[in-house]
Amino acid sequence: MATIRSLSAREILDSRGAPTIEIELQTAHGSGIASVPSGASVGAHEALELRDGDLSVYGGRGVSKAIAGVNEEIAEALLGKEFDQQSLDAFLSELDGTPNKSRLGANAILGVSIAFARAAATEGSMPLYAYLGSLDNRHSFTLPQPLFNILNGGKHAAHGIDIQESMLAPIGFETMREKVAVAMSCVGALSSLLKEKGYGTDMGDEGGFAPALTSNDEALDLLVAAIEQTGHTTEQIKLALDVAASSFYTEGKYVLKAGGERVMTRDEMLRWYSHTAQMYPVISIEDGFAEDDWDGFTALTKELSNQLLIVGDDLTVTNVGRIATAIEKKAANACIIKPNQIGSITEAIRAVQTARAAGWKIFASHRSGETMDTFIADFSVGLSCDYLKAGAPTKKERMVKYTRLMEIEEELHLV
Ligand code: 2PG
Ligand code: MG
Repeated sequence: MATIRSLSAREILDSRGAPTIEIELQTAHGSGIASVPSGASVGAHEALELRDGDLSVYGGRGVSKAIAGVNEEIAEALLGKEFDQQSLDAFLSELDGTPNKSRLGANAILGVSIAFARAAATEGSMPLYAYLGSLDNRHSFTLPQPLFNILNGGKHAAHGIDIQESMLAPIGFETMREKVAVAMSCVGALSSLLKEKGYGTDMGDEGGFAPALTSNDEALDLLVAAIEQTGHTTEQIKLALDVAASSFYTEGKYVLKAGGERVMTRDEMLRWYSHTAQMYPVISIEDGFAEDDWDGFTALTKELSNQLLIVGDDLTVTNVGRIATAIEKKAANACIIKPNQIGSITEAIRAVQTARAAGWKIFASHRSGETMDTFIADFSVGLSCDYLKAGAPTKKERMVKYTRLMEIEEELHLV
């Protein structure tokens, strides 16, 4: 339990130059600071991120209402009171009073939840990951397998391919340091290959290249070629995909753009994934279908879950209810966990527990609009998540997450 002494919020800018919230919180014997990330491919069922909507300021993306909510109503309700993580998160949810945190904003509430966690960890003289682990009764930790998104598309790139994220999973290496180094050498190799083929090397939101390739398969061919060019094999470095199919789903059809418009049905998408699983060293397909295309997910899980991970993101949105439905419908065997999809640490942990109880694999994830906050790295270790998506190791706001993992790895004497 910790007594809250002060709480304040201010505006900072995220990696896309959009406003977001930074929170500072002090307890009797600790203090914490936190900032909140923001998605571009946002699921329709996520908790609400409160934005001002005044188009003359940052195109409507200002956060002054969310900030005022923290500085006035939330601060007033919390100051002088004693909480633990669960009671704080429940209190904030109740204070908001809506099912999707739309009154005070999931961005405001999550910021307070994380800043409190940091303060509580300092009160208990524990590292943040150990504090988060204790909320799940977990006292030994493993590091996640990092997934490096070195080729960006979809909503994260202006002229990129349809697949939003083509990630490297360097599974054949022991330490985080080696994995980051290997990913960086693949970035170098991919850069040369793109230049050779006359493609641009501009970057997308998560620090991967974002070339206008002629097809989605060309992206996977290039990644395999880049891996081989570094002298490594596709036994050592696998691929993980986030198709983010909600972003190109309209009126019951999937409208792909790479190399010319092509309209695909659910069955054609399914055939494309079977072909992909056969031809490429892919270990996971995230959001292969749109967020409410349950039949698509169930068919994909039936067909490919013996070979790879079928990951829900927009489908499951870190929401216990949607995860439970997906378990019942056998619509996935893994899910993304993004604390800001649900708006509190306690609920994000419940989502992990629900998915895990069904034998699912857990992918902790950053957002495409990030800050220098490294919370998600600690969360991924504290909950011993199987994977962590934190972008390409080329941009500062992504690199700090991997650096934090290296730090924790040393602290845990894993190296
Ligand atoms: C995703 C994420 C993070 P965004 O779809 O998994 O990579 O993207 O934050 O834009 O939703
Ligand atoms: Mg996703």
